[in-house]
Amino acid sequence: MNYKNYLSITDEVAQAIKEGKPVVALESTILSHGMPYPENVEFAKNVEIVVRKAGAIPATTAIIDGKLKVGLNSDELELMCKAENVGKVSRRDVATYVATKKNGATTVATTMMIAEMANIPIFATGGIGGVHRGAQETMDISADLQELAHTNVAVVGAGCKSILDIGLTLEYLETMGVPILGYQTDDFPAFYSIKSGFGVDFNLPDAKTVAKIMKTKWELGLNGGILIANPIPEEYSLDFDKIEAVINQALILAEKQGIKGKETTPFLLASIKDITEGKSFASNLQLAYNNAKVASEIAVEYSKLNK
Ligand code: PSU
Ligand code: MN
Repeated sequence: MNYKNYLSITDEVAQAIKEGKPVVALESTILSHGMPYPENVEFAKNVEIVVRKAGAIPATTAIIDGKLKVGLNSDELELMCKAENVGKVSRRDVATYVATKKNGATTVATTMMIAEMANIPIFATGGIGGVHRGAQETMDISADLQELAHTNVAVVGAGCKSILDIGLTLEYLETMGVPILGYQTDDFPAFYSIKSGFGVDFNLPDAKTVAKIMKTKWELGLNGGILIANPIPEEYSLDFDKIEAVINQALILAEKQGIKGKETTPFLLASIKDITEGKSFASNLQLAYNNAKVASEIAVEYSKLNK
């Protein structure tokens, strides 16, 4: 393996990693294919501010000109947000994007891959991909789950949207041996709502305990990721049944228009936003900021343990 030549890490992030300072990886698919322009530019900047305020260094990842980027400058963030000729890159696409020098946004799966290559153990996202409803027929299961099975990065997310089959997603993660740690909750969150109707394996009281579990897991040689399920702050939580009705409308629309494969998730995200006239988007922003904050606090504790 000789991936170092393909990585392009900003000086600030490289220095922080070298000194064992807390760094939090952030993804770019949420920008390019999950949020509208130009609101995503404001989000991309603010989320980095949230990380810094909590005492960590942000490292947004992307593939630009075939380089695996760790840390983006403001022109690069703008490029990802405008999303012109910016693909959605999953594990299967990485080598092609790199070899042919394309631009691509990284999903949860590819952000985990790049974070591990760069030695960043923690990553904040909105929500993970998972087993889609009807996967019995379509076999549509996000590559995010396989990445969580194998790659040593802890992911902080507000659970997943019920565009997915949440029960099957949790079963899959159990089979793959991925710990699901509730962050100050007994409930597995459903992105916009604090509860999904499913529980978590453990309810953990603070960032320090999460950091200890990360360190212990990897010292034991138990490879693979960890999902830290961090619910949306209660004041921004939307009613589960109301959002469920919207999601059902979006699913019907996708079916009618014959949307398949990698287009499914971005299509559903955009439809939900349109149907709720942006109301869901306000919640989406808040949960993502909250994930960045909690990830940063965990990164701070993790770096203390390793000093
Ligand atoms: N779910 C969301 N918002 C997102 C995504 C998922 O609520 O932005 C993005 C993430 O980048 C995730 C990807 O990794 O979609 C999953 O896509 P797929 O289902 O095609 O694997
Ligand atoms: Mn898929």
